[in-house]
Amino acid sequence: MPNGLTCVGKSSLLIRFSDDTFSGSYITTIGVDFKIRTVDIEGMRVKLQIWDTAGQERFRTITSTYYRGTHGVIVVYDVTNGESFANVRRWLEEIQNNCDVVKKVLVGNKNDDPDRKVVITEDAQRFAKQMDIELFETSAKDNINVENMFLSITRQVLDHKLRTSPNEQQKDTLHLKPNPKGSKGGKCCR
Ligand SMILES: Nc1nc2c(ncn2[C@@H]2O[C@H](COP(=O)(O)OP(=O)(O)OP(=O)(O)O)[C@@H](O)[C@H]2O)c(=O)[nH]1
Ligand SMILES: [Mg+2]
Repeated sequence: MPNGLTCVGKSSLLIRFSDDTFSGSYITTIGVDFKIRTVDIEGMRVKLQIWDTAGQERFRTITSTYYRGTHGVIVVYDVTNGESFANVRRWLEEIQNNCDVVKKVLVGNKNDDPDRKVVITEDAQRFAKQMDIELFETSAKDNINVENMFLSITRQVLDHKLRTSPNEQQKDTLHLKPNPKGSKGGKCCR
C-alpha cells in the first residue's frame, strides 16, 4: 500500500501526452523517470524533456534533487481526492523554495466521473487565482485537456525564455516536471 504522496495520475498524464495511451493498472513510479516529446509552437520546434517524479514519500529526497535546472513544474492533484488538493499549497511552497524562476501550472486530474468528483472547480479556480497560476482540469483516461495543459506550460516557459534570453532558444531543451502530489497516507488506487 503506498504510504506517501502518490497516485494522482502523474505518470498517466505523461504517457497520455507522449504516447497517447492509457492503462488502468497502477504501477507506482520508483525514483524518477522521463520522456521526450518534440512539439511545434508558434513556428518553433521545441524539444521537451519531461520528468516524472515518484509520489511516494520515501522517494522525496531523490525527487527534490531534480528541481535544479527545471523550467516548469506541473503540480497535480486528484479531483476525486480532497487530501491531494489540500497538499497543493505545501508543494507550491516547496517549489518556490527550491527553484529560481520556474513556471507552474495546477492540474486537477481524473476529471472524468462527476459522481466521484469532490474538489469542485470553483474552489480550485479560486485557489489558482490566489496563487497566480493557471488551472487545468484533465483526464488522462479520457484524454481531456492533456495536450492543452502541456502546451500551455511550454508556451509560458518559452515566452519567459524569449523575453529574458532571446538568443538562447535554439540551444536549450525545456525541462518540465510533473510534481509529486497526492494523498498522504491515503488509500490508493482504483
Ligand atoms: N479515472 C481516472 N483514473 C486515472 C486517471 N489517471 C490515472 N488514473 C489511475 O490512477 C492510478 C494512478 O495513476 P498513476 O499515473 O500511476 O499515478 P502517479 O501519480 O504517477 O502515482 P505514483 O507514481 O505512485 O506517484 C492508476 O490506476 C491510473 O489508471 C484519470 O484521468 N482518470
Ligand atoms: Mg507515477
